[in-house]
Amino acid sequence: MNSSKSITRGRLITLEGGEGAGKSTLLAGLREHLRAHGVEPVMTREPGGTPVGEAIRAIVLDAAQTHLFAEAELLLMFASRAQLVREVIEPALAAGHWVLCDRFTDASYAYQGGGRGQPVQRIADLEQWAVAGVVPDVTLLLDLPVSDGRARAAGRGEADRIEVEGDSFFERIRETYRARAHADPARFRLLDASDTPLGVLSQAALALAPLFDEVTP
Ligand code: Z5A
Repeated sequence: MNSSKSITRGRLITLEGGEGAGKSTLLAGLREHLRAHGVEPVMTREPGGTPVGEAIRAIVLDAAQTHLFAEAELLLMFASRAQLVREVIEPALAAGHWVLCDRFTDASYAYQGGGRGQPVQRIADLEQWAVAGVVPDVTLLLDLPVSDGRARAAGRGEADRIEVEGDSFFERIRETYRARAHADPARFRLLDASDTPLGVLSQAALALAPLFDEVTP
């Protein structure tokens, strides 16, 4: 008789959006929401989430790195992601944990693709190689006019290397995110991030409700 219980694979939920959209705020609320449903999520972020990834994050956000080429930036994002998937995300999902990740591959399409103009096919090739088939179960896209997000983020002190970019850069990012959400409605949930923090949390909770139905016998 086989006494080993099969483990149900966990769920990967990613949060995306422009600067100041409210991802960090929502993540804190979502953690409590999942806990209330008996799920203790693994919290992580991109770039970062591992010692190697956090070292990469320090480089890509360092405003003193004024000569980082777009190609190098793209590869650094995927280097961090390749490490995070293997060190944290895939083992957690295989062990049945739910993972809440602050940004994932969609951010590379939006920032390095839409923002920096890197070819979509190049990003797709990197994704296939580096991410090893890990696709979020749900991606919550916090959508907000660029000026509103920038106004929210303005009070935080010095801008990092990416935040110093102009409005048109962030408009392209927003459009790329929205286009990706439109093209993949099965995975994306578009949230109105101009709502109150509680309102955004309610929208997210509604969007995630089907995931609980899937795991409840
Ligand atoms: N990046 C990339 O280029 N390519 C990639 O592949 C990846 C990332 C993965 C780091 O991301 C940078 O890396 C990011 C993209 C790039 N660069 N930029 N710009 P990050 O996620 O760590 O940093 P961020 O995008 O700059 O996030 P953020 O600015 O910290 O925003 P947030 O987490 O979405 O917002 P928040 O901290 O929750 O809220 C901001 C303020 O608004 C704060 O004062 C809140 O109290 C307030 N807030 C939040 N929600 C609300 C609502 N609903 N109403 C009113 N006020 C609110």
